[in-house]
Amino acid sequence: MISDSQSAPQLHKNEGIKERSQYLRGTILEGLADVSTGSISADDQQLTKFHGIYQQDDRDVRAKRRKHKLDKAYAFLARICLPGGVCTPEQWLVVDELADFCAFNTIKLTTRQAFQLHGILKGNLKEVVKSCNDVAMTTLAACGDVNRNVMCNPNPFISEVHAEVQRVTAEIDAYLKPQTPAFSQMWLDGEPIQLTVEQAAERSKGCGGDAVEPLYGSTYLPRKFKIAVAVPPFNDVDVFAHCLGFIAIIEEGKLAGFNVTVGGGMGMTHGNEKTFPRLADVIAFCTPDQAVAVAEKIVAIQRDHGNREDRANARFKYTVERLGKDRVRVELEKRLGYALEDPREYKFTSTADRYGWVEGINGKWNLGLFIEGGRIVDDEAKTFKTGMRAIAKVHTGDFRLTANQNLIIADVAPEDKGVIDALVAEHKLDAYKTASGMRRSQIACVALPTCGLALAESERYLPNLVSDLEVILEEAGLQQDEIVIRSTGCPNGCGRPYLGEIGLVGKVPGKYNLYLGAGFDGERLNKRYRTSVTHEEIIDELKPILLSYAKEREEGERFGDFTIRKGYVNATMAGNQFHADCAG
Ligand code: SRM
Ligand code: SF4
Repeated sequence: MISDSQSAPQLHKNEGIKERSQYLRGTILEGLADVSTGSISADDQQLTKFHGIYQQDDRDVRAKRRKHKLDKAYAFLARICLPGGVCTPEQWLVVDELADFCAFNTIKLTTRQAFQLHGILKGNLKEVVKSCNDVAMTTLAACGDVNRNVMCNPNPFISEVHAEVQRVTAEIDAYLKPQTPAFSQMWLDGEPIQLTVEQAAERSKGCGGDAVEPLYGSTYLPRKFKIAVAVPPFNDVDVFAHCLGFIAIIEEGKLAGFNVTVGGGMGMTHGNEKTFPRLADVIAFCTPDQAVAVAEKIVAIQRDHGNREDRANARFKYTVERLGKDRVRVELEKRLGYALEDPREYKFTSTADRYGWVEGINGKWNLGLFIEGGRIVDDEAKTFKTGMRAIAKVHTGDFRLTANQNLIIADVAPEDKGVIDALVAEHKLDAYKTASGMRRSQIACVALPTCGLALAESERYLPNLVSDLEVILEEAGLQQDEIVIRSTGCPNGCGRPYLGEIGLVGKVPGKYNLYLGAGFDGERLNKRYRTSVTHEEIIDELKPILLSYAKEREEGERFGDFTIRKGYVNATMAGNQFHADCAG
């Protein structure tokens, strides 16, 4: 095992909460049974995350309630895993129905190919978890200090490789699930989802966990862990933003294996330069058969070497930064018991989704829809929720959630395309045909009113900003240009804003840090260009740059590359350069 320089640790309090929790039980059941309050205890709030559940409150009414000396309007968020974003119509219909019992009546498609339901009352949580389980979905490990929903390129039908990659993704996801019996005992009336005794004993051999949690042990990981699998030329999962990544290497039309990437992550804290977004390093190549073992050993390295004292410095990216990528590879090979090959050639072109109809290799069709902010909702302008329900009732293929918060209606027989097209048009789900290139290339995190960490608006702000920028885009003749714009309500980076050619990160209500210069292929971070700017200032800053981009760009030059060539910002090629040379 590698030795590193951690001395006499003062463990973070969450380590004690996990250790005492009896494998994530805590006093959650008692808390749920307490009808005198809509909330649960602070310690249990840390534990329910592992079960995919966050306590929140409606921040739109917080001040008013405080004035009237009322408790916060507590409700819960449930995140539902979909490995690789795959969802059957049956599963969609269950989520649709559950959303009707939530305060916000919406389904949120997340940046990690999962569903979120907001505004669930405490008394309804069990029904939500159980209903998901009934149709083979789970909230387990959607959040918490464990491996999360494993992502992959969402277009499995465009080649045989894509289907195989989806299979590997599902295998990694299943293998890394926590095994605690507490989940099934608490939410599913004891229906077993854990390993058999023999499987647990086999898995815990030499793995460093224990008989209940063969991989994780009783204190799980120091922090959340994220994995994505990408299929070049599409980097639509932002593989370099992940703790661990697999880049499919396709040779002679077949999946030869994967380049392994380690140490990516987005989150940081304003004003704390010890925290920074970091793009992953490519360290080795593994065969498809080795991928699960590689994932297991990398997770175990983070379990053993991650920082358990300071949660702001506990993500695997900081472990990789501290140990160095070469030592991580040495340790990985030692734990695997065999050497890996060196990385192979690959080329990414874009982090964007593909919209409209795409024919699959099986003669069926896949329709990529643009879902602004990933929000499936009925309102005055559209009936997305009703429309998707109607589609799920007639659709015989499945759905694929994308990492850009969009949706693919997948595996449609040629003779069914007309019916799907008609429903899509009827419910205004056809914005992919008319939206500007920038609008189609946006990501906005949830932020207000549900996110307890939001410093500014994001999902409710970005569409308005894009509308104002569209006036400039039209003047410049850039309506169809895909310019990647991403916003978040705080620096945690849930919308991967540091990979936006234009990035906005909330500072205080109504003010954002403005970032420029990320690579369109997801291989270069952006850099801060202006600090704490208002809506009007953002427009004033971006207008001359967009106009000169239209006039002075080179053939095929992307907006992010242009802002660097013209000296608006310096290129950020490593996480520890992120804070350096800020303009403005
Ligand atoms: Fe996130 C915390 C929403 C993807 C980095 N994230 C949160 C919480 C749970 C707030 C909280 O802790 O109380 C947010 C819930 C808001 C709400 O009301 O829904 C939240 N994160 C989201 C989602 C829903 C954003 C979206 O609009 O789609 C995404 C759910 C993904 C999923 O299905 O699992 C989401 N979060 C991400 C990503 C993007 C990714 O993984 O590709 C990141 C950056 C990548 C990374 O992890 O480095 C991300 N979320 C964070 C962080 C910062 C972690 C860090 O390293 O510092 C936090 C805060 C924390 O963990 O302390 C956070
Ligand atoms: Fe909340 Fe910040 Fe994540 Fe946005 S980036 S959802 S504001 S934690």
